[in-house]
Amino acid sequence: MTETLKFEDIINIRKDFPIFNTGKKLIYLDNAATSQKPSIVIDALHFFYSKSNANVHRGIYTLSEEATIKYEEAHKKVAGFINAKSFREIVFVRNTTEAINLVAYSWGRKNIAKGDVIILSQMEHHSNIVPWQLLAREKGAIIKYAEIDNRGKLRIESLESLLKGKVKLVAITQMSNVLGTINPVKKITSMAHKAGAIILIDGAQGVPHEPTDVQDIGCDFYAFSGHKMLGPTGVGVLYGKKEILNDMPPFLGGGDMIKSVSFEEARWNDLPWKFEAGTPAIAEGIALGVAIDYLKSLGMTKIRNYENELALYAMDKLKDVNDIEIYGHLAEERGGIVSFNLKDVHPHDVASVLSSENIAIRAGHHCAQPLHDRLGVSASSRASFYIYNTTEEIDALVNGLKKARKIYG
Ligand code: C6P
Repeated sequence: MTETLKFEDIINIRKDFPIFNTGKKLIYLDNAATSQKPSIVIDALHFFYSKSNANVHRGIYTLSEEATIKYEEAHKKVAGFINAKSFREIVFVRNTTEAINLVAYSWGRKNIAKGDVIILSQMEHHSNIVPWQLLAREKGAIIKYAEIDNRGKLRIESLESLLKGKVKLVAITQMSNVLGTINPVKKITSMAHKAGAIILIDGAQGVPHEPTDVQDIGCDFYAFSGHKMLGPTGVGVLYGKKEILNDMPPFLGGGDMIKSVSFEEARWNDLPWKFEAGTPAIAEGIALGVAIDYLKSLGMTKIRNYENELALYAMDKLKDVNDIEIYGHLAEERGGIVSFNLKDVHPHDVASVLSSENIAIRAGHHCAQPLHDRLGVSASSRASFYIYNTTEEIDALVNGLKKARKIYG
């Protein structure tokens, strides 16, 4: 029997989220943008600021020492959650975007030279395109894109054909934020390594939604955001293999990332602090650890299966809406994201009609303009699910779309 979240689980989960218990109707289907937060995460922030606020790694007094212990413990929880070898491989940053930029600036500027090749895919988010474009422009490197097929699946043969010559880096998403496609990142990692390249996985839509084991994948870097996995905004994670992080120059200079500084020079701190310059998002980092406890208590395999059920249910029901085009038709290899267009209705109009029914979806290019070019549209509507969504909410979405169809003809 498939391990999944049951109806009773969802009822209980919803009780944990204050935003669903205000007495106002809210059907929140924009989880790929950011997730809602359970009380324990909100309470952790409140507790830190009201009872244990102090800076970390600086004070020789109890409050600061306690804050330091909790902040370091959060790194250990993240390491355990994605099965990193050590917390030293876990750098807290602001979000996925910053994590990828860190690698592009630090690793990229040291290791990428004129004529080198960086491989991305056609389904990448701007955060996993623009930092590489900046690097490529500066260094004279070349970016190539592995293609997707019409079902929204990565064409492995296309990737394979690009993995030759001076390929130095592959940077690819674990799950597309538009198509919901889940890429075979372990296989891609082994292909990249065989070609002598380093690989970065954009896990923004990965780790919140499925069990993730960086050692099993074998990737060199893995980037994700806390706010998409029940945690607060302002904290994200860069995982990097210790030997690679050790070999990289710092990204930002300042307090905490040094061992010593003289008027002439500085010596870098141990990992991960070498990459955490300045006062970090302490409360947020600690609260991310609490979000991880919550996700673990539900079970990531159950979450993955439940979201897949919701996506398949949605794809089936959406077919009842006249003149709808749904993007990406994979079944098992997709997560809880479904993007679509109502023929001749702008996605912003679709979102406005749904908003009048208190249904929140995202409309636009979802920071994936090149992917929309590939799909031949300028924008789409997107419903993205998480642990608290139900099939009844999907039914309400479908009814809302039928209403939009009626209004716009
Ligand atoms: N996608 C969405 O609505 P940040 O903003 O740094 O936390 O995450 C960036 C990012 C990187 N990669 C992928 C695959 C993503 O989906 C995102 C964020 C949101 O789809 C906001 S644009």
